[in-house]
Amino acid sequence: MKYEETNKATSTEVDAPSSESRRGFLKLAAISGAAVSVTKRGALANGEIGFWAKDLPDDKLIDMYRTILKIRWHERTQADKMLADPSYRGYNHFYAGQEAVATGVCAALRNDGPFEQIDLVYSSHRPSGHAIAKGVDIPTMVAEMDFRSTGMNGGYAAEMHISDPSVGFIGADGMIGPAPVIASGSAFAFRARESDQVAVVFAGDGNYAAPHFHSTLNNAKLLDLPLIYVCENNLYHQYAHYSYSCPHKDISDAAAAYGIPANVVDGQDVVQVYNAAKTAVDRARAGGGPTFIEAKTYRYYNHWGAPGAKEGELGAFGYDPLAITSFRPEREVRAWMQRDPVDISRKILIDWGILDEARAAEIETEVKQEIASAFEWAMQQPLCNPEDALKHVFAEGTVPARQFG
Ligand SMILES: Cc1ncc(C[n+]2csc(CCOP(=O)(O)OP(=O)(O)O)c2C)c(N)n1
Ligand SMILES: [Mg+2]
Repeated sequence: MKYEETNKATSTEVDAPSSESRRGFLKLAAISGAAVSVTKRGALANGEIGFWAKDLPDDKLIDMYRTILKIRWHERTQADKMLADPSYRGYNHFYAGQEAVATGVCAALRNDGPFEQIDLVYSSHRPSGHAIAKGVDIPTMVAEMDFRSTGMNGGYAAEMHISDPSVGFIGADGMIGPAPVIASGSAFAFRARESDQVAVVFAGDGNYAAPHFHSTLNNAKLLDLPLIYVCENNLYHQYAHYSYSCPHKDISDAAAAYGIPANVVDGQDVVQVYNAAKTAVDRARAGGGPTFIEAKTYRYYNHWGAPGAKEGELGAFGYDPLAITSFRPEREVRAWMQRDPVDISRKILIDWGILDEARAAEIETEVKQEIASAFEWAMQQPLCNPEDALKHVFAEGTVPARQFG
């Protein structure tokens, strides 16, 4: 019912809500006022997005806050390790700043159950946030990223290829381009066997310029696939602003050209992301085909690793020797940090009367402890042996045909 109501609005101005949701609507609009100004087609302004988050149980909302914190403290702890511990071999493309995107999307998915029933997530070279939000085991992921043999993938994958199908996290992908095509293959499999599962791909603004972006959207629409394309527009690919490779201000305009419903959301606000994702998931499960969500967001660290960052400090403002073409202005980084996903999610829970400051702080302390223990455990795990490198690479005998999804 709510879905139908919210989808009646066709203009860019939303009709005033006339139902019991009005009060909640106004409250959310006030909370995320800055978010609305991200774009004229912002989440609350185009009538496309059901106001779902207000109906979630408190536990679920608190879980989302906790997930954002887990991602944040995983990133910070690993960045510190890279900066300060010469024996640490792991690395990451850090996701700090973007936590609300993965969290809001994965909160709308089916993450528990048999593989043939859960929703699948495809990630990229910046995978740790997506993995944690989908529910991977954090200690084994931490061990994996430091090439430990008891890691999630036996120490063979490290950051760029982590994967845990048991929770529907199909995995990271080091190549810019292919993940959306592969995700649409899973979505095709779901359709073929009449499952109501949904495939989600997270891809950056840099993906726009790859041919895979366009063929994926074209096929997803032609075949009405249950695919959700989440474009995390963090403004840069490596060191180039996305305007270097994309003629659209909103990349979602490209999806509209393929006839796919598209939303622009404030990626710093988990509630907005969740609302858009839930609408998209409902549409996909009901056979309504693909949705494109563009989340405007920002990463606090440089493209890769922690150059320019200082131990114990969030974000990187200093010199990055890898930035050969251009640098992000420090004031831009600081401006985005004013709209921090952790702060925004905490404020929403406090404003909605779900938590008070003290409980919110307690949860953060619990999460920090959980992440510290994960690193402590992982650093005691055995390293993998170079002589095992070719294990699991070649199969012997006949190999049964297999497909994901
Ligand atoms: C086909 C290919 N070309 C180039 C690269 C090198 N590369 C790694 S990440 C990246 C930028 C990706 O930018 P974006 O998609 O915006 O994601 P973000 O890093 O901002 O999360 C590039 C060019 C690659 N991995 N694959
Ligand atoms: Mg980018």
